[in-house]
Amino acid sequence: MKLAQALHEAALSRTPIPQPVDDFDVATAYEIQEELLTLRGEPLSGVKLGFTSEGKRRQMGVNDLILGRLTPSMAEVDVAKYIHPRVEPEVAYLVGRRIETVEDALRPGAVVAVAAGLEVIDSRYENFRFSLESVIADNTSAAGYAIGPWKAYDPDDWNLGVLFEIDGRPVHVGSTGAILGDPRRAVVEAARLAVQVGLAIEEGALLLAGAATPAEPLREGARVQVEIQRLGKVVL
Ligand code: OOG
Ligand code: MG
Repeated sequence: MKLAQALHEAALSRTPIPQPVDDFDVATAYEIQEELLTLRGEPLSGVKLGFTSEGKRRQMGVNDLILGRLTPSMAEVDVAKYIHPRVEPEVAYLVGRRIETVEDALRPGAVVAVAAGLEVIDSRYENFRFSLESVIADNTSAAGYAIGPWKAYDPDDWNLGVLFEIDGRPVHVGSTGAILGDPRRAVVEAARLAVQVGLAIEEGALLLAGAATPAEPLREGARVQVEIQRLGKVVL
């Protein structure tokens, strides 16, 4: 489809494109996302959820959960690669067994480890503005990520304080409980969306549960840190 190609080229040339003029539905949007990932030519390193917190939904004016795909090159965060990058705090899960149904997400061992994470988002659309369908097509603005040290998963660790700092100054404080009311739900919601789009979440995959606070612009040379109570820190 033309939109997948245009989004791919926008990322490569660091030149944002206008919003698509033609309407398309959510199912078509996920097909375009899949096509975009085929153009990238990389395997998947994981999946991400978007708009799981009220803070993000309000910031972007979008009201439904979305699923995006992560690739290994996104772990190499380099501000020079992006168009208008933003950064946000995430809870990261390590998937311990293949998830291809919602029931799989509920089985023991579905998640084996958890860590503080950072996500870099970079809309390929002008002015970082989009509809629900157009941001799904753009792989949910996925562009980069960093993960702190993994810690054994404890299901009781869920309502944890989040401190998001840039250049040593707190920019947002929040709680992982802001993610779907409980970030443990993220695994089930990711499975539900993955089943809907015909994707399996593989053993060893990374799952980003969605930002607990609004995102902030990522500037060249900025020192960004996310600290989550009991989980530790990740620094960019
Ligand atoms: C879409 C991605 C949203 C999150 O954590 O809510 C997201 C965007 O805001 O550009 O990653
Ligand atoms: Mg995110």
